[in-house]
Amino acid sequence: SFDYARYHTISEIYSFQDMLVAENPNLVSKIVIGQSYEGRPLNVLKFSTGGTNRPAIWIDTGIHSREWVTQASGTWFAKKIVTDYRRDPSFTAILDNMDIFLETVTNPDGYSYTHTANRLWRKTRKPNPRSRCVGVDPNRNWDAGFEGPGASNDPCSQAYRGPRAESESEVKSIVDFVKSHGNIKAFISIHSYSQLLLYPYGYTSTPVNDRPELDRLANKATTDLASLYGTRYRFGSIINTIYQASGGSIDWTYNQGIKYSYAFELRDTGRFGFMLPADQIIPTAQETWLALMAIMDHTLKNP
Ligand code: 0X9
Ligand code: ZN
Repeated sequence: SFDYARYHTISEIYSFQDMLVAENPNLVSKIVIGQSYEGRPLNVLKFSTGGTNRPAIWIDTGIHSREWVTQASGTWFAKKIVTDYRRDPSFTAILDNMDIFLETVTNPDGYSYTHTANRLWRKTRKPNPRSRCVGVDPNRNWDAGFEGPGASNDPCSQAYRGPRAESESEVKSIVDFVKSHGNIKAFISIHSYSQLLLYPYGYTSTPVNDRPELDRLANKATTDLASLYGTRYRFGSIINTIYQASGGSIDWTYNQGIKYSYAFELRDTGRFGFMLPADQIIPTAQETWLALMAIMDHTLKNP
């Protein structure tokens, strides 16, 4: 059976997804929202107990391919959802009223490349015309402050924004999905590392209107996270907490009206960084789940 305490290839993760659907056909389905530049399917797991177009939670992991603990945690979340439904009363209330969409390998070409060529690859794998450098930063490619400060116009930069907003199919596919769904209430994008819980904005220092509520909820979520193993998180807006970043996903989703838009930076704070030892996957996923529960529970109770 699947070993959650190890890092896995994309084909192992995709097989896991198909297995989870096969074993839980009344709860889990797989939606292919598009394909990557190199033609890989962009798989999203849908967890639903019925209804039509219920309010929904979106969670993505692995938009930056080298952040391996995120894809691994996303896989653990998928299993946690099917395990806890009808067992954990507060999670059951969430899934009885809302759907969850989970994209675990959000940048599949990059993830494949981290296994075959360069463990520290971050960007997409689309070639850039007139440049020897490959790829766009998929977290600078969204239509929120695009072309402003906090991203690069240099194709060789790790923060290259791309030729235009939504130039990357990995981004455009999520944009189309979010717009066509129309009822997403929380959008949570999971990165590593630094142990942070972030809310908009990254592209401007103008505070969001919902700042007090988002800040209080971040406080609660990080307190819950720390209750398990004592892992300390800082929280705040992106621009105040890390750096100015334009074209980021949660700024775009917030501007689309998705109030509960958050980005996580999981373990650690730099000792191992992106190369987090595999024995930290399960504890990282477990503690993160407590923060996700806080956000999902608040989303349910504040329609
Ligand atoms: O710079 C980034 O994209 C993120 N940090 S990372 O080291 N994982 O690359 C910060 C993400 C802030 N979140 C959004 N703007 N969505
Ligand atoms: Zn990242």
